[in-house]
Amino acid sequence: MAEVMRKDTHEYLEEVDLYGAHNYKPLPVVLDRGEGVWVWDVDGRKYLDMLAAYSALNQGHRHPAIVQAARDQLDRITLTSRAFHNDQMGPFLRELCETSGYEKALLMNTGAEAVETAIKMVRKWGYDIKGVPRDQAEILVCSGNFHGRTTTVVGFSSEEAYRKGFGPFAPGFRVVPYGDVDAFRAAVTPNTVGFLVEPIQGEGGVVVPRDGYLQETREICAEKGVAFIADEIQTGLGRTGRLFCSEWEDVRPDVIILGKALGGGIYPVSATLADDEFMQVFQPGDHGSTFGGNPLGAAIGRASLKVMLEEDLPRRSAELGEWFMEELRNIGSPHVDHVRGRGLMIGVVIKDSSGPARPFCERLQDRGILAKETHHQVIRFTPPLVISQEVLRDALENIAEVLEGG
Ligand code: IF1
Repeated sequence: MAEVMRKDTHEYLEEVDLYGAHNYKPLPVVLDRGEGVWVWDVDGRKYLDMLAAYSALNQGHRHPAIVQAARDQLDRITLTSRAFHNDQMGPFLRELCETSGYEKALLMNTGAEAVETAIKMVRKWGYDIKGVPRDQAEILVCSGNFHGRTTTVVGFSSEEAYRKGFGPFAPGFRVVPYGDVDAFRAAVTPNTVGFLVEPIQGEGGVVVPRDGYLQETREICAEKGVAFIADEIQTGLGRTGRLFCSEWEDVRPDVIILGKALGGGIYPVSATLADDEFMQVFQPGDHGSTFGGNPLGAAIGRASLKVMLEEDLPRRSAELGEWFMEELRNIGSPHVDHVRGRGLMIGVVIKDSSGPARPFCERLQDRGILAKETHHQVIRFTPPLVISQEVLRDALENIAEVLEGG
């Protein structure tokens, strides 16, 4: 194939428009280099990445230690399938369990696969251990949830746009209002085997439930024999200022689901964590995937965890996030209804009277800052956790001008 001539932004946009499915509407920027918190587009413009691939880049772009781990593993072995063992999966599993405090982990690739793993695990636990009649298991989920794009998962989304045209959907799920403990308690039946919840709803618009919600629903789960399943794919691994967001309410879920930053911004790595009580339901051949637990992903996952712990990214996120949210509030923008979030998982809620959040993101892009709106009215700020206060302080000047209508 002849060396592809360098193109400018417009030519790249035309190419993806012609050959790619139109399942996204990205900002019109074509990136070709990333380093830490910075990315560059094909025309040489530099941007501050304030999205971090929806929290998959907590360690920043191409963290040297993670890239080196990937390079070293590429020179050894990259894929074995689970028909055989490899020398990276065991150490990764041990480090993951020691770090999280769970007895076992099951490695997959994408977040949705780890969510499906958790669904299968708690259903089988319901039948084999809890004694729920076969195929009668029910899982409670929250309004405003986002847990991935498979047909099972979008089947219990409360967002019509994620469901439209993709039915029929799997039964066995019931939606309860996020944040409402009484509604949750009332929805639990003897056939309820699990409660799948995001400790903070990311796509739902960076929605932080009232204090006590996680603790109180966790207690109801313990009382009624329901598995409390925390989807920490976006909120986990330091994003909200704790290793896991559930820690903000001293909650230890029965099951924790991880993804995104577990792959260090290089490779899809996800994991479902639980104690033996739940994980024991899997017998050889029950579940798996071609790439799940592969040595390249395991080596990268080990380096990703190591960086997160050695650079104490949860603490950085807590300290910088608290300061940054206060600075955003102090701008006093007439367009901002309020600022919410925890750590460096921040949502700036734009007043309906000021129109949608997207134009503010487009103006931020013009000033060299890449952010993404969610749910029309919310500008999401979720930078890599390796960001410095100096860089955030510099960004605030541009953010303030855009939020003041500049
Ligand atoms: C897209 C949203 C964020 C997640 C939680 C599971 C998954 C995700 C809490 C599935 C994935 C991604 C998916 C990506 C955009 C992004 C997203 F806007 F879609 F909702 F972050 F908020 N649980 N979220 O956030 O993990 O299978 O993607 O690895 O689909 O557009 P995945």
